[in-house]
Amino acid sequence: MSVDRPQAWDVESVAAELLACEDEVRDRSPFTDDWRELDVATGYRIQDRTLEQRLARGETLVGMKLGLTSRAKQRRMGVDTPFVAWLTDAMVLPAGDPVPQGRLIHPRIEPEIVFVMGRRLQGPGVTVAQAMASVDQVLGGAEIIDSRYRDFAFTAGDVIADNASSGAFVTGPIALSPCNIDLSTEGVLVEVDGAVVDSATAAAVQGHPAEALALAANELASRGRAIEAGWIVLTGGITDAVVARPGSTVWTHFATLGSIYLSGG
Ligand code: 0L1
Ligand code: MG
Repeated sequence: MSVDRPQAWDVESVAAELLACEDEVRDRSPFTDDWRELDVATGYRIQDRTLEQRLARGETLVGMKLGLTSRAKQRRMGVDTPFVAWLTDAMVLPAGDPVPQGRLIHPRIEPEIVFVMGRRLQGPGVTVAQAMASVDQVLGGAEIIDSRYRDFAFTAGDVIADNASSGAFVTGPIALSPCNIDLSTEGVLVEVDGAVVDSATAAAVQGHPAEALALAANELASRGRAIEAGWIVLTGGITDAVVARPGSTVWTHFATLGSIYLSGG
């Protein structure tokens, strides 16, 4: 019999339980096993509540991330809805630091295109051209995702509530103006312990990562918010994620945005 289920769930209790799982480094069953009404809209209310609590405990909002923007990720996770979530300063991993195994449950690593915003981007109706025009810098990045759900098994409502499996992220060594890179043809190789295990181009992300940025602005508009100048935006895993095993080495090599090394810790 499961011991991790109280009688009934609501926005407040799910938010508290998700943060407790994170703090105590433990996983659990998806809430939708018991609470079928936990849909996308409810997931976002829970996600916003956890953000309030992160800010109340001293974290700073530094941007946002998208999840499941590529078919590779959608197929793997069995969820075909892209979604957005929050990034705080507590999730920033300095370049060169190992995967922080001690505070993560079952980390996985995935390559992403990262935008640094030069201007505020306010939906609805944001186009790809408007999205690109609001970007100051483009970088490669590696996100270390960590689901609070056992075996990364969840529905869209569950994973949105769980801040889209946020864990940590690291940005790469090269920052380019968006005018100086063709993102749709930017290639990436993922190398684990010396072997290339996956590759793709950034076009895997919604045809072009700026499409994901526009999607994020339009999604936030429906919640009365905008993407702010100075924010970091992770546009979603380009390939499937690889398990971050202790003792392993993971390289993410971008064609023009440089390489990121992560020790599995
Ligand atoms: O756990 C997951 O894979 C859901 C988050 C998706 C992250 C991404 O696609 O970048
Ligand atoms: Mg990601």
